[in-house]
Amino acid sequence: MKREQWGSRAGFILAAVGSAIGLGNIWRFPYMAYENGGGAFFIPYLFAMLTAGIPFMIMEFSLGHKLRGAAPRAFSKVGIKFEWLGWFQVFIATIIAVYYVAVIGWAISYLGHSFTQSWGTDTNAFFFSEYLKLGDNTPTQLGSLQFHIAIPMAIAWAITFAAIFSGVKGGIERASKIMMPLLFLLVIGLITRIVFLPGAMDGLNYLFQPDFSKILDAKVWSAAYGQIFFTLSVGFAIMIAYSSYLPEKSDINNNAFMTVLINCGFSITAGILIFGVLGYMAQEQAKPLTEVVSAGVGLAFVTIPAAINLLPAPYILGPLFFLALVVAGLSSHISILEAVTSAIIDKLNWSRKKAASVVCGTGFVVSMAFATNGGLLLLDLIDYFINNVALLTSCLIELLIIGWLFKAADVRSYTNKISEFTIGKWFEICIRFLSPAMLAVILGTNLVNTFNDGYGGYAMSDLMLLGWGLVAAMFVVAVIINLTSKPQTHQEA
Ligand code: MET
Repeated sequence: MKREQWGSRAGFILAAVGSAIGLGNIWRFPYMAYENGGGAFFIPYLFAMLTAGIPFMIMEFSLGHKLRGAAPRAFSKVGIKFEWLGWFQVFIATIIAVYYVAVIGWAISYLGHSFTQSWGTDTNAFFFSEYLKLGDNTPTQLGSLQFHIAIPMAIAWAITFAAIFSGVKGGIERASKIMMPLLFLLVIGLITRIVFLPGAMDGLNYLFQPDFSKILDAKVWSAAYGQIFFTLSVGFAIMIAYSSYLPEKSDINNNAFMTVLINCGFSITAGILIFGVLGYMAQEQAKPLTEVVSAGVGLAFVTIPAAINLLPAPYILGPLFFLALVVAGLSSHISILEAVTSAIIDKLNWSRKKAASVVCGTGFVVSMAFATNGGLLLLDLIDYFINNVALLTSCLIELLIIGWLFKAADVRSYTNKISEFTIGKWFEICIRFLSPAMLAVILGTNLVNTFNDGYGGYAMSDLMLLGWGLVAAMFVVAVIINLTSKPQTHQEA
């Protein structure tokens, strides 16, 4: 069976950008920037983008293009004993897929509420008590299934399933060609109104005003690197799968630069949008900006609804915002499920339709854990370990394997041969020395801190089970699959 292919270069770029731009850009990035020193965050962020993000994207596009397989097959072709890394990445993708869809589900619900602002004036109480119905739950005492959360999640699953089931060109590419232009239009529509609101500029000053006292803080660097890998969808099987569908004649360097720059440009635009609104809100309420912002998940589902209440024509700007969040989330969710589906097709030789049905069906059932009273806590805890432990470990090992064993120089000469413009020796320096060194320090610090201090005040037993235990289980299962693999499994189907 011949491997599927993208129909056009634009189709591939839109799909890759669609994967990169997601919930991570609209609610995670502004909050990360805010938490980590505002303008000072941009220095580590841009450093991570240039020295890790771009080289990583070039590396993953080259791996997928050259080795023609989803992550497990691609790594097994690098060396049979590295297949486990591909599965470890597929497991990261699987876990993100089941909680990411919960946030898309919330965004779909909020899209509905945004027409009449039925979230009321106390948006904090609405989100936590009325919508999530969070009681005294814990990540392991989840309470009961909440149908008003499960139903929008099912809608998100149905859209993702339809795209994956219909194939690379007929499903994913077609969906990206609708979703990405729509997303850009929504954001342009929003931003042209927002930046002219009174107080908006104060919000932007706040976002861009550097707090240099934070620049030497390891946590800020960890946040920047974690954000870059998450937002670019690298290190967890997605971009390898997407680039495995590139036609032979493809311009890797150009595609990689475009994907990274469009994504980061979008993040900064989203930052301007959100902080413009917050600046306006602060002015309307005559309060300092720090008092109107709530952190993390709360930024999109507590603070933004409160800000929408104060906007002129909230019934237009509110739906525009939440529709943008839904569209951005869905195109990323499609990519993450494709990373898993593609690996199953490679490994088991299943048809796309069968693999998509089994993967999405199972994913849907498991994701219901996040539609419970304690779903938010489960999400928060797992998201922390996946991003700060599993993903950074995966990225570090990938850099070491490709940089040192497979040879970064070979990747560079491969991609330079097929690309319009060539990349210099800086690529090898970043892949072999700079990025692994930065990641080793960041990951080491994260491990020690998490080990000593735990996270988020969760019980030790919860951290052991859903944090450390989960990551260890992913590793062990990946290694078992690798050990039981027969060499012929790695041949082209
Ligand atoms: N890149 C996506 C984002 O920023 C996340 C990975 S795909 C689910 O939201």
